[in-house]
Amino acid sequence: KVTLTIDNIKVEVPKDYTILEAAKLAGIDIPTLCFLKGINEVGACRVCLVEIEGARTLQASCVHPVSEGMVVKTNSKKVRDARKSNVELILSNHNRECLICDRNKNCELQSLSEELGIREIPFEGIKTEAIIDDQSFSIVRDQSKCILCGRCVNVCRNIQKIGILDFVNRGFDTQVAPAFGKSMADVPCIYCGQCIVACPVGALKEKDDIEKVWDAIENPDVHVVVQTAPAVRAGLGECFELPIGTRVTGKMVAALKRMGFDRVYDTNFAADLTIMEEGHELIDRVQNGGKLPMITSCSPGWIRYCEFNYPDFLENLSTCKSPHQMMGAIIKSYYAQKKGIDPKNIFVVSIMPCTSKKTECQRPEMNSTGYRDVDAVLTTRELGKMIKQARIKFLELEDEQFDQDLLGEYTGAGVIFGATGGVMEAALRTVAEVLEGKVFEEVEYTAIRGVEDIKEATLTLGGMEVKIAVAHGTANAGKLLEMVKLGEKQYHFIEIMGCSGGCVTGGGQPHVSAKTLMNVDVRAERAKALYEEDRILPIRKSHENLQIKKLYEDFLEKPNSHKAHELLHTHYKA
Ligand code: HC0
Ligand code: SF4
Repeated sequence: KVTLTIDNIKVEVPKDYTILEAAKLAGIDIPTLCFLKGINEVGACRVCLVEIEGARTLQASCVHPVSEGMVVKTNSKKVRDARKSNVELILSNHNRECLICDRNKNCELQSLSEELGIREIPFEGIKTEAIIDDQSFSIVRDQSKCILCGRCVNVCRNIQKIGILDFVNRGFDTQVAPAFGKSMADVPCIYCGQCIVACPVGALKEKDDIEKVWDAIENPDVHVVVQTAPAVRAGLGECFELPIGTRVTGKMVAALKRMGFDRVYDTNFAADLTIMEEGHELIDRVQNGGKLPMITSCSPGWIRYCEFNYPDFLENLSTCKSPHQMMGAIIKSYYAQKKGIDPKNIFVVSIMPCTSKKTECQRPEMNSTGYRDVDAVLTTRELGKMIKQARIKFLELEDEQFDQDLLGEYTGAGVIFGATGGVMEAALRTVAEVLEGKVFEEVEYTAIRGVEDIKEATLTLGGMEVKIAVAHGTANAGKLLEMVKLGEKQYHFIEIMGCSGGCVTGGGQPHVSAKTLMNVDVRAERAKALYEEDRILPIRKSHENLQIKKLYEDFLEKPNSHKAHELLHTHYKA
């Protein structure tokens, strides 16, 4: 431990702390911009400057280590002036069209300028050209808003271990972009959107599909069915200033009904369906010498990562489509038949915490009925914007329920899909009972919960040892697959999600400021909301979902039947 003085306050901290961390512990707030805890700690923007007694120059507190007896001033005139000119410099080459920016009122640069009282830019720099790359289905990049903080670069390189975005050129021409001036559509980007979440400004955002959805709602000839992913309920409240991890299932449903959707369903129904298909696929592979380990296939970011980087493992992937795609296929077949609606007049919207699903729904094979399974994917953030556009007073809404008939029932197993380990846990709840032929009272598999990088367990099921593993974030996925490849580890079943934390921290979830991220593990807070919903639901195992049973009786026959394969399964490309 060392003791130092910050703004006349004595504080004792571990000796590996930075000044920024020490200040935080002392309750002193130093502004930051490029800093992102654990991801980008480079001291590049020089907004977190502080004055250290005896030092000749001001120092970036996010990287400067503490030392015994150090005396620090975080708010002297010298510090404030330097901070201000550094931000002015950034603003001099920034596209300042805040009013029409996606991040208006939710931008870290904007709040910082306001805080520092910047009212004019004393020197006008040469502006970077507004090169807008909107060629992919998922991600839009606007060069003129980029402040070169490097947060996206480091999240992509270190957390995802992908490295699509990097600094290119030198000096004044420095830019952050994919190599060789390529579009995001032409590189092995997995569209996880973690770069968007990391971006403090509006340089990266999702492809906006809001108008497409309003148009469908407005069209009287179109029957619009919306489904919401499990993780959306754990994030949407943040768009309306609710604390992180507030579960807003009922208000979300109420808002969707007011917006004019004809049907409001929960993707959880299809998550239960996925468990039926994937669980039986696993049992079949284990019993009949199929390819093992079987790996989950519901995260489209992970699927792209596997296709680009681990083609040897494509046969290990479950052939199951992701739940929302299954839901789309069932809506355009079973639901259409039961309701007597021509599937060509049905428009399926998925509200997802994910940007990769915007690309997934466009994959050519995702049209089992002859129509797109899913017509549009909106992120949680886009839903938040639509609710505001509709002038709905979200916080005042009374809770409402999803539509109940045909595809309306869901279990706790479906809900927990949105957190890392959840798909595995949901599968085990079903597989254990099928293999053992008995009912288990205990349904919580806590060994695979939580945010540890890679989680493992060995279970005895049906007299057999079953080895399982869970990885989240593609860096961890890569680490796990390398061990499997080298024969260091053997498993029967692996769950992989493309984003760290699983869907709750997907690339389509509301932005959380770097300041908040210093104190909170958003992954755990949002996951809590899902585990809470699981606990209060009367049915917590997918195979006990009565409407799923009915769907098999009336339509699909049995898990992995010919019809199920046609509608609910897919293939991958190297
Ligand atoms: Fe997920 Fe899903 S759990 S991927 O994270 O499997 O996006 O929330 O909707 O489809 O159900 C995302 C979340 C889903 C799907 C489900 C799965
Ligand atoms: Fe990297 Fe994911 Fe962003 Fe693509 S979407 S650039 S893979 S962080």
